[in-house]
Amino acid sequence: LTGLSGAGKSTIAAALDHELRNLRISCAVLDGDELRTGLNSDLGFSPEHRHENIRRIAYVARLLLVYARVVIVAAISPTRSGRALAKDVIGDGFFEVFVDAPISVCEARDPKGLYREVRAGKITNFTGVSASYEPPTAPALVLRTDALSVADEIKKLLILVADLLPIDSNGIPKNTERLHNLH
Ligand code: ADX
Repeated sequence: LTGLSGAGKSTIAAALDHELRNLRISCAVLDGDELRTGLNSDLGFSPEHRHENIRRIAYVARLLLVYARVVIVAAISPTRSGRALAKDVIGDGFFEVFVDAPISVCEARDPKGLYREVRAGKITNFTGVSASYEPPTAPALVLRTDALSVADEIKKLLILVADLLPIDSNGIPKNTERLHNLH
């Protein structure tokens, strides 16, 4: 999930994680914000550090894919080259999803109060304001979070990944008997 700060990436990641778990599909979430408190706490927001951030996240995602059917990554990942690297690392089954909302909407939401700090000059190199964001040119899916409900976004995501999972495009398990036996 790529997009501006405040576009809704973490919200969608958490909701999709919840939905997939309900369907008994193993999944993991890698959230840029969270990883920056630990694994990536040595990184800042220069282009080089953002690239390194995505490189590490991509390799962790690949490791997790040994144990989980789905790995959801929520990170701004502002450059096409960074996302291309992630795609190369993951290979088949990589989906680039553009979590899109106008910056005015992201700024109005301002869930972490960061845009306020940016406007006050306390944060520099902020994506979409003083650092660039390169929108995907051919994303697998675009989610306009100012126009869709989270529930509708999850439906679209399930349709996107259904072919790779034991569910149909409505999120209904293909083999209900096996799933019942798991309860
Ligand atoms: S990325 O650009 O390197 O992919 P990442 O998703 O890991 O970014 O982290 C973005 C989060 O860091 C934002 O949601 C925000 O909470 C915080 N942040 C702090 N400073 C900045 C900044 N200058 N630009 C973007 N995000 C920032």
